Amino acid sequence: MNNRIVFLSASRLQSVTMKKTLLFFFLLCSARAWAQPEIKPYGALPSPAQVKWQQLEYYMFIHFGPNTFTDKEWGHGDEDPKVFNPTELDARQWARTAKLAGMKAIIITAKHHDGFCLWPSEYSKHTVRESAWKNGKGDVLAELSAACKEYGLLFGVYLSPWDRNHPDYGTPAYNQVFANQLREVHTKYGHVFEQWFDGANGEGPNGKKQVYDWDLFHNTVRKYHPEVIFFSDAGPGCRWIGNENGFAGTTNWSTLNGKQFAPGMPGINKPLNEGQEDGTDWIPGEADVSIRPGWFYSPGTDDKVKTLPWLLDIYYGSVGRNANLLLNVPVDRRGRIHKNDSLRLMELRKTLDADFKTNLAVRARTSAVNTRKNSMLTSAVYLTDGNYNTYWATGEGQLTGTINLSFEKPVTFNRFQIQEFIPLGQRVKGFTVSVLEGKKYREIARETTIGYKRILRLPNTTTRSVRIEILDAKASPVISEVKLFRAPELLADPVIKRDKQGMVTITAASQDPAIHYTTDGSEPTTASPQYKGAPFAFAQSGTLKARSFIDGGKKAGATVAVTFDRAPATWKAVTPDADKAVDGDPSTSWIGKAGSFPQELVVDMGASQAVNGFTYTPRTKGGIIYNYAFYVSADGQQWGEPVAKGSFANILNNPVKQTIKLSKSTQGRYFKLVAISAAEEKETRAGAAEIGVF
Ligand code: FUL
Ligand code: CA
Repeated sequence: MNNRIVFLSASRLQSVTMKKTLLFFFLLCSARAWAQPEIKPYGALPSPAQVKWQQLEYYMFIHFGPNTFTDKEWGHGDEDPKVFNPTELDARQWARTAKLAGMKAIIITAKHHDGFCLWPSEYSKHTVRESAWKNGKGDVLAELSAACKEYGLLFGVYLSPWDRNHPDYGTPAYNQVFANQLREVHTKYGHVFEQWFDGANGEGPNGKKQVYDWDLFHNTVRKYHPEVIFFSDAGPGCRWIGNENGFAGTTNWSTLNGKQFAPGMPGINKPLNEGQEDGTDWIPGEADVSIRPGWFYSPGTDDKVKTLPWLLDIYYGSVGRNANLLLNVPVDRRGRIHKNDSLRLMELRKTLDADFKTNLAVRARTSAVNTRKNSMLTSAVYLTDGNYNTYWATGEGQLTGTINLSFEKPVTFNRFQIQEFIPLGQRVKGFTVSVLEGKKYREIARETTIGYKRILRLPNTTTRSVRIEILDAKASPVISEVKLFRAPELLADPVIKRDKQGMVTITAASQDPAIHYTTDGSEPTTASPQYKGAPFAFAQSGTLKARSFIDGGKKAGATVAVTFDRAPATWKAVTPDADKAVDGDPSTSWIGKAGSFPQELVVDMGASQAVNGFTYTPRTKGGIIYNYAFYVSADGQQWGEPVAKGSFANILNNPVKQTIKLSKSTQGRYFKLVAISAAEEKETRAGAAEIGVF
């Protein structure tokens, strides 16, 4: 209790200071106050380590390994370890970048599905020791853990249980191998704050089956790092958010019935995305997403780094929805973070700092309805004292309440932030925000959960009074902080669209920007052609780039790049009802009839042409193809051997456009995509949002 008194002295406004002085006085004098029972914790509760973890909010993921050099998302484990050979690896540059980006930690893929270990593990023959890098004397984990220490960042490790290289995988012996590897990683590199267990397994029905000994894995790690946060689909430290695009549900409980879930279980995306209101365990969400389309570096995605508005959407969709954000920044073939990624991270930092620069709520007089009586520990003044550990609460059992912020002069805000005091549990089920306009309050937001932190982006609103109503809660609400900010306006991204005929339109939501574009892959400047609203023709394959400029070219937004296949102007699907897979519009799709695999899609391109490769854009849900074969034919009758065959790695969790280059250019008028298997276990259909060739 004593530590709470300390915070009463600092304040900004006289009325608040007076109130606090009074409280301070009461607290010292009133025996009743000391006798007042503490607020009873409710439901599943976080451990102290989980509370600390939640306050990290934002940290870096690094995918790095043989895939970086072979341009793969899922290596097969049969790659020559010599391919791993970064030319100028600099882990301090990674740590410096993370630090400057305002991140609090780095988690690295110590071992991905290919089994390759970024440290010289004694329990594998597929490691940095067998690589060409530093003549086999290097150790990425040693360099990164030292760099994290130097820059004051926490260090975390990702180890994939699924191992496509280890000869023991699929036998009981493997469990001990994996435990030994965990022991190495947790004893040789100092403190580890988070242990990331990937649930993915792409072995398929006829693949190797490994029954994991989770107790063994957990106990091995806990022996050395008892406070470690275990990430997996099911926790127990924190949980996957159910997608790889960085968004938590607008409703997001940190509670979950942990026992109902296991890593890699199908069909659990929704409960993981939203948590479970009455969950018996505290397993908060962590949103993982890559700054590029794939998790590993590829030179092909240097111009596909997510734009600033996109990353802001992700930030507000994760940290702003009671989840931590684990943003992947893949290290490149030199062993450095590419400048396109680091520049974007700095833009994001700058924008977030500007968004949250001045908390306008500290200027308000705060009052509340249903405040807990006779309690010196809870008061409306604690809502704006900048201290998470002090709070306002309603009376025991009182599940609604109202907070009022009133201002002497009107304020304009567009960000609303509210936090629950989670050491006592997550309680709030619904709340609204209203503003006084004239004599009436107008509701501007109606939402469900709060949790550790909820941030709402709102239109600019000017008012002298903000009212927050807690509509319902599982136990009396305990609110730590309420904040208001006015974020500067942002230049929106141009949106590039092309129709089936190859006509391009570019739109932007910002006010009157001048949009300039290029069609040859170069960076748009004010000297590039300006888009004036009339569609233009671009039917060939290639990359279009567009950028918004304002203030006569002085201020510019981010460059948006879209790589198009050949426009399908003359194409017709031979497969019945499949035209939506070749209409040039990824928002429409084809889904085949239920049946058994293989299934196929045949397309007539209208005339013979050279095919150098194809792209497959999956539907976001249903019919996602995993193993495929691709054929080209002159007459649509004779198909011969497939010109490409393989699998779309990680497509289920990260359903982005797949680009497959053929080993040699092939001439033909027809092509055929054969779906050999589906990405989802019980799927009986094949589908596509779009298929293209280039
Ligand atoms: C997934 C993996 O299959 C991806 O390759 C990536 O590592 C992502 C973070 O997790 O399950
Ligand atoms: Ca507070």
